[in-house]
Amino acid sequence: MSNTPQEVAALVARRLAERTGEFAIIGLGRSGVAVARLLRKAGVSVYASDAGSTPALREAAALLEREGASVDVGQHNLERVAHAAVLVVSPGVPPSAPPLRTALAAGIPVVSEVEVALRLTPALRYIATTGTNGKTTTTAMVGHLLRALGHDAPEVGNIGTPVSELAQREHPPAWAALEISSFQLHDTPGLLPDVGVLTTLSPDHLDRYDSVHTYYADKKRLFANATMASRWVTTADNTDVHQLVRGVPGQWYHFSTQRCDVDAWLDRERNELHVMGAPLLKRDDLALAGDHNVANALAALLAVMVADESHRTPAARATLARALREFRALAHRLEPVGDYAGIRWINDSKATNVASTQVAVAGMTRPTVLLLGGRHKGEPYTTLAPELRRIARAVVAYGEAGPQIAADLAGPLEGQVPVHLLPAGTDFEWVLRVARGAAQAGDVILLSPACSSYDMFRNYEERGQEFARLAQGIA
Ligand code: UMA
Repeated sequence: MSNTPQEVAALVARRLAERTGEFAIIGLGRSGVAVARLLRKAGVSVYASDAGSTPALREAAALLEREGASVDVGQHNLERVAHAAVLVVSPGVPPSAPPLRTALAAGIPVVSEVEVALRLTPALRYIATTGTNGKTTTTAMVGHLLRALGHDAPEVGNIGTPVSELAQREHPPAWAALEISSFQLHDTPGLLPDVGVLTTLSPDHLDRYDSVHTYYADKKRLFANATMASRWVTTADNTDVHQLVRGVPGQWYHFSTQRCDVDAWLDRERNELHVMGAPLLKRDDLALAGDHNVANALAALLAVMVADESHRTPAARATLARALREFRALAHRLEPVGDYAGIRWINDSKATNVASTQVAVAGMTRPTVLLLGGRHKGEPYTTLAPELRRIARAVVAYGEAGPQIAADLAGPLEGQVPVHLLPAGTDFEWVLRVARGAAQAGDVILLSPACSSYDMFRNYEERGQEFARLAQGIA
């Protein structure tokens, strides 16, 4: 459709209000099921379908049928899709999928479940966070800080709980911390956050986007409805972010771990986090490793403080500092999962792109055996070489991406860091055994794979859990 985001949002809002016509939901993962149930509760006709046909999908289909939806698993009925009032697409469905092409050809508005849920909870105040890396931790911190201030404020969106689940509550909360991915931003034309946060930008998802520009263009949709009254929080440390937001109207708040002429920064001399004109917290009181986590904390603090005047009184500042001291690392993000025979095993399975792995390796202070591999997403691995030369004991390249990783790194690391390339089909336990064989007492074995998990696992969580389980067994 060539309509503006505002026109698409208005059209979908009208069709939701009128409850005429059928909403076609594509994909019955967590978000598809949640939005189907939400729409049924709102009295809207639903046709939901998924190309897959696993037992879990069939179970979801049975549930939705009981709630009055019409459901297909194993196929999309394109004839029916072509006559839908609105198409609601799951974030994991690529734009090339036949139902999306059908909708495009028929001029049917396409939106995400986030768009539908936000329209059905108009009173919700939310802080929306996106960015290549740091968005999940920042979102979790925003939720944690809002709750410390006394709000019922769940974390929703890409972080795990679909907004549509929250919207089904009998009493929806006043606030939410929304993590929004580029896939979700692509189809959320009515997004209007109380505060929008952009953490970082670097190439990612090049298996889905044809270039980094189209990926960044989706990130830019965070600002689609910007006005002079909008409030935005962004890093001052990333030139791609600077370029992307140039000319976007609103009140701007910046954070940095490298400079001090911004609204939230790291005072390295005094070792404290400085926010909105005064020190707020000692660096060492934040129980998270790495400057990137200081940046996440600065972003979350700024976002919460600018969201409402009552969030920046002296009493509120003290509450925020106390809450941040209690915040702990999320699972699968540089999460230590065991110390066995002097070797520390660290699970960073959430690092599904090269930039994220780069940050993880840069934070290592002990010789490190790095597990790199999974499904290739299109980025070169060569940028990891300088940090690996500094700290790596060895690299274990595995999974579908193994040959590409070995090809990219063998030259730059030659004679300094061995690269063990494991043959396709090697099981994960053997991958860990090879890593264990390469490590010495005092080392770290780091799973920070720079790839998606889908060649061997259902998702990054399963990969991280397997890593933790096998590490214990091997040790
Ligand atoms: N499918 C079709 N037809 C197609 C293609 C796919 O029916 O042509 C089906 C698949 O069979 C599958 C479904 O569509 O059943 C896809 O669902 P989904 O992958 O969108 O899964 P959900 O369970 O709805 O999860 C989504 C997000 N998934 C993705 O963005 C890929 C979750 O983010 C998010 O937590 C959840 O909604 C709730 O909002 C995960 C993620 O990996 C964590 N995000 C990426 C990231 O963080 O890098 C963006």
